[in-house]
Amino acid sequence: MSAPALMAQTNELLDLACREFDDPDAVADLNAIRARLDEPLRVAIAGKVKAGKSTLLNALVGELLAPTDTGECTKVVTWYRDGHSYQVMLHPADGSDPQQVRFRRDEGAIEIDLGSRNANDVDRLEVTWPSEGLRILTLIDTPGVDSLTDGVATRAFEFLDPDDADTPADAVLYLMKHIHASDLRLLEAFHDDAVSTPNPVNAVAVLSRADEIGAGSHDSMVSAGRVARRLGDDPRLRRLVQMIVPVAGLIAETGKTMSEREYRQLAALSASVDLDGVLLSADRFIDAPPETPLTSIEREALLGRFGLFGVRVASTMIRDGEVSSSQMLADRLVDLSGLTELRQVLETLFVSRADVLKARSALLAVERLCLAAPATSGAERVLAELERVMAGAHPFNEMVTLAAIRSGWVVGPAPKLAELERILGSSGSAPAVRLGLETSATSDSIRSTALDELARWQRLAENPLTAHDMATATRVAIRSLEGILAGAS
Ligand SMILES: Nc1nc2c(ncn2[C@@H]2O[C@H](COP(=O)(O)OP(=O)(O)OP(=O)(O)O)[C@@H](O)[C@H]2O)c(=O)[nH]1
Ligand SMILES: [Mg+2]
Repeated sequence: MSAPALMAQTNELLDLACREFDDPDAVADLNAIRARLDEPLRVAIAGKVKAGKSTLLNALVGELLAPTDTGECTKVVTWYRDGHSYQVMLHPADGSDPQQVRFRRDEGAIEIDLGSRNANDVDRLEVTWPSEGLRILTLIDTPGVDSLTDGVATRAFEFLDPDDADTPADAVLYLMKHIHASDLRLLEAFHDDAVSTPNPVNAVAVLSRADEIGAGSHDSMVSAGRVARRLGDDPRLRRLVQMIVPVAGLIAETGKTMSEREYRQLAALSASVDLDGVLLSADRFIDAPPETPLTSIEREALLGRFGLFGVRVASTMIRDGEVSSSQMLADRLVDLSGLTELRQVLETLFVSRADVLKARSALLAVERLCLAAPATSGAERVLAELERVMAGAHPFNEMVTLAAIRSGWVVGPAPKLAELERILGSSGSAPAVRLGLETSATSDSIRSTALDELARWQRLAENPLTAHDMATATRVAIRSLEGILAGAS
């Protein structure tokens, strides 16, 4: 079953459920589940306190929307979605009706006025903001998870917990600087559901604040790339996320929102006699000798916007004549930050399979509704049909098989497993990508390669010496190849 067929079946299942349930609340829930299928994919940004979540969100949107700070900052789960007007709705924790709340935005982030409410009384805030950057993805900023007993953290944890009545996010970006036990616990909880236990398909890890690796030296991003590759080979991480991408969110955010004035300040700084000396450390930079350009307040502000690494690379690029305008500098910073790679990853892994991820969220929500319904209702019939849809949905079988390979349940030579993963869509679901061809491959070459691959994997599946789990995984890949051939003819 292809993604469009899966969407159609999901809609039919929702029709069936609406007929079977006569409780008006359940029908309202079903309608909400259906409405969500037409919305942009929802991606949550999660991670520990100060991992750089809100900064990365701003970089992805290309605007300073979410407040960021050196102190603990995001206290309420906050949605950012595209819309026609600027509006903030507060959803109270006690389940009462959402209310519109006041907000202001001068130069920086949106400041939301919770009125007399405490952050603990708020379930979530929904910011509607007309923005190109939110057209394809709705982004959800979450409070940091550090100590799992702390009130704020518990709510973020609950938010990502699939046992929650509605699964708010279809996919997750998990920010981490290093692997910690609690990082893995959070990820495991998010993945602990029926379709996929665990599921490395709807989660991507970000090695965040990548510019700080190696104390912000010039080759920080190169070191970050190395660390990410090493983490990406760690089986504990591979079991939980599709891949890990190094990103310096601050460099990306500032690159996207840099002002002419900031460029001029950096240009002035780049002319200082002892540039490398004053940039040895953040303290030295702020308390630099009086002949250093800019006031210490201005230098501190630059540090907040660019970080030490950012100020270093930006002023050096200006000094060495590599860039000669604020636009050039902004583009170079965005390139350097890893944001472009992250966007590509989001496109191939999330956006291009948005329908499958959304259908999955919808089916899980219907399942939960059925399990909570009184046994006398038509819930049994809906559940039986739901199981049929799930079992017959090839995209789900691909997800489960990928998860099985990543968990080490399918044993075989590493290159063969890597090929299997690729055919199952681990690097993207486009036929050329699955076949390891250039994206410009002609339909003839896609067809002939798919035929060769099909023959090869069929031989493997039929070979009596092939282990059972490998043969099962191979048969799923064969279905994927047949799907490519059906699409190509
Ligand atoms: N050098 C550097 N600093 C960063 C980066 N990303 C964020 N920061 C800084 O780290 C601090 C925290 O960033 P936030 O984006 O507020 O982090 P957060 O994860 O949203 O924090 P909480 O909401 O409090 O959990 C801010 O001072 C940011 O400027 C980065 O990529 N590089
Ligand atoms: Mg935050």
